[in-house]
Amino acid sequence: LVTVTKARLVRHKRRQSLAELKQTITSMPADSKPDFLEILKHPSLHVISEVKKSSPSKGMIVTDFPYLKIAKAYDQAGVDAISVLTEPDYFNGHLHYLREISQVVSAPTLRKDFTIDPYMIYEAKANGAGIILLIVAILSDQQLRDYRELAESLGMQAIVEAYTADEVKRARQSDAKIIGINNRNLKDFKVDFNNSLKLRRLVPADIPVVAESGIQTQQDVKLLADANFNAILMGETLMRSTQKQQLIREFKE
Ligand code: IGP
Repeated sequence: LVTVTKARLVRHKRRQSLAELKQTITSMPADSKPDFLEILKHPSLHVISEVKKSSPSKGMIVTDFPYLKIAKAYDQAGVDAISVLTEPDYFNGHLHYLREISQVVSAPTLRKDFTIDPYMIYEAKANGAGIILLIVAILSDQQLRDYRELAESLGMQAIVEAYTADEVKRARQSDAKIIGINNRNLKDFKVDFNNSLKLRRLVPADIPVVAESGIQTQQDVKLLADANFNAILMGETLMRSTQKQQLIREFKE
């Protein structure tokens, strides 16, 4: 995944220079959306819903993909953030989904991608994101710290994603302000719902934690709320549902 992302980055860089990107950001109006870290400080179970057409493990999740309509429905149901896949090769994502969605929703958006270069962080900002994803497994300790600080300096937040106890430890050592615990092993894409429940206690109560992937039922959500997760990140279940808003409202209760 990292190799492919690097190849893509080279193509992107040829299209727009870092200097041009920075220029775009400077001329953007101030972000009027709420700060995601502030949102998470309120004590309740927050919902991040994901706009995703395909995934490497499931292939095409939906054939019909009215991404703006989906994002607006999520937003109106009161989600706390909207995750948008921008990775093109494995998830059929695109930056323009992020840009367009960010313009029409009131919730902050998460650029869901494999961030491996500062360029991608500027790119996220220039396309309207309020949050980026930093995956511990593919970044060095120095990158985890530098990339999060860069995101924060641009007025964004970073979710630092861990899958193992050791990765949670590295996320904490990098002073992550928001930690994500993924239930999906990014090496073989297997989902173990208990992974997040198992690792939750490794994060102290003052750092918000997001449970990610493989969340399907109201029962799952209740288990995570009882385990003191601050947020859930839900993609496939919502994408496949014909009752998206109803589900979100139930999960937020
Ligand atoms: C959503 P799900 O199982 O609800 O569709 O999962 C989200 O957690 C998943 O898309 C994800 C992901 C990632 C995708 C988590 N970490 C890193 C790409 C890259």
